[in-house]
Amino acid sequence: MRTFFDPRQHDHAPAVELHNGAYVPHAEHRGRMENVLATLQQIEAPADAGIEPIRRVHGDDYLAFLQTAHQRWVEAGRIGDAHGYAWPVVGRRPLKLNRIDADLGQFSFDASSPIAAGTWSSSYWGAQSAIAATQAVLDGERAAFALCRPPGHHCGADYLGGYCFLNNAAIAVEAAIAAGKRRVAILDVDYHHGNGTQDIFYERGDVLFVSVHADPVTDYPFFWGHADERGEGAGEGATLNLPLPRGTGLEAYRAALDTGLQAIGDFGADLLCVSFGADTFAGDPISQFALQTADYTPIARSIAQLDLPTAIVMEGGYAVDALGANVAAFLAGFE
Ligand code: Q9C
Ligand code: ZN
Repeated sequence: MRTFFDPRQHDHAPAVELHNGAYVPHAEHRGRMENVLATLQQIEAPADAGIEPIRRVHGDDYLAFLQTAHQRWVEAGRIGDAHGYAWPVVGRRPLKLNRIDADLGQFSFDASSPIAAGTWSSSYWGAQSAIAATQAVLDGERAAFALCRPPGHHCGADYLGGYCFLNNAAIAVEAAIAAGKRRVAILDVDYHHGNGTQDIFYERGDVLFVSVHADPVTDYPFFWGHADERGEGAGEGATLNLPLPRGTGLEAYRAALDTGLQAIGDFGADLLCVSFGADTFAGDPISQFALQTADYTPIARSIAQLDLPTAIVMEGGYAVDALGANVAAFLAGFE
């Protein structure tokens, strides 16, 4: 399968993240990509499609913030990587503030996604990988893979979080729509709910968002991903959340997946974007499902049976030594 990755995606290198009250080594690190790259063959660097495809998803204020936040942090005399500590409660009016700490609160929803010197470069090139994989599918590939890092599905049009800065799946979907696709489905199979992707398309009737994930009653991101979130306005019914309990293994996973695949089939999409996280793996250090490496092939085969042109973007997966094998097992289901 054609696979896209740019070496500048390694530039994002935060030292630590706030995890359960302590600063621990940043789980979303370049070693993840190095393990996958060592497993897959024939990686292609993406073309540079520029900023316009990114602006179809993200606001200009947010993009300006992302590009300058780390520099502003340094200029404020801070050491280490930038992250917020104060947030506007939902419903507070948007304000144009100057202090870096205020903007970090304005444009993020958690304290676990530090911005480092290379964050913009990596995010930009990760998004270009997603655009390139989408273009490959538009050009006739049955499926293509964007090895995105950083991941994307937790960030919204104007906020970062969950190690995510640019929403690669949403950028891919908007690129497909700009190229003439009319109805696009997103299937999010990361362990965590893809809250950013859901928010971006929540009121859209032409983009179906289906997510199979850990129940947000027990798991991050807590405030999204509950089964009664079904879209609004023109998007009413075009969001489908399928939360599952901790400990879920292949059998229960496939039952939920089949429900999601049925909805995608009924929707009549002309392109599919898969947000693939391998943090559903039994050995994942921050997640609690029980899938095995061999399980990813039949899961992907079921998705491939939709028979839709499919752009696959990488999301999470933190069992680094097994990540390449898990990705390869998933991609094999499309061959
Ligand atoms: N225990 C993705 O898989 N962890 N993001 C919060 C507190 C955030 C995971 C830390 C996990 C985000 C793309
Ligand atoms: Zn995840």
